[in-house]
Amino acid sequence: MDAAHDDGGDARPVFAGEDGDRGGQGQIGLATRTRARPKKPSQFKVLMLNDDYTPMEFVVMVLKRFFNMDLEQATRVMLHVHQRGVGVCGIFPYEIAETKVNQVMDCARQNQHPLQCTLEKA
Ligand code: TYC
Repeated sequence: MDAAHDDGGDARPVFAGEDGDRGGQGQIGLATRTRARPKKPSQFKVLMLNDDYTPMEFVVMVLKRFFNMDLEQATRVMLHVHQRGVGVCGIFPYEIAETKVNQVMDCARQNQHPLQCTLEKA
């Protein structure tokens, strides 16, 4: 199962005919059991990858715009990625992490830079 969408395993659909037979006419439906203790959603790292062509200033601008970093933080993360090859921009629930990756990739593409950004389970 996709970890991002794992409900914890004990939510089980109840199928028509399995509902105690409430009359048996037109009672087709789907019910779910919910966890007594809901799990907190799993977290995902958004990673920025180094390349030889994207200008440093562009990476700093991206980190400020999409990850709300100030100039000093953004410069530190950009230099880390430049020197080490990969760095963490932030850790978020799956849908937010996915949105950030898409925003970065769209912005890089629009500006014709090969900058790459990806997700990894935290
Ligand atoms: N290595 C790039 C350069 O020398 C700068 C860079 C930093 C590119 C971080 C991508 O994620 C990156 N212009």
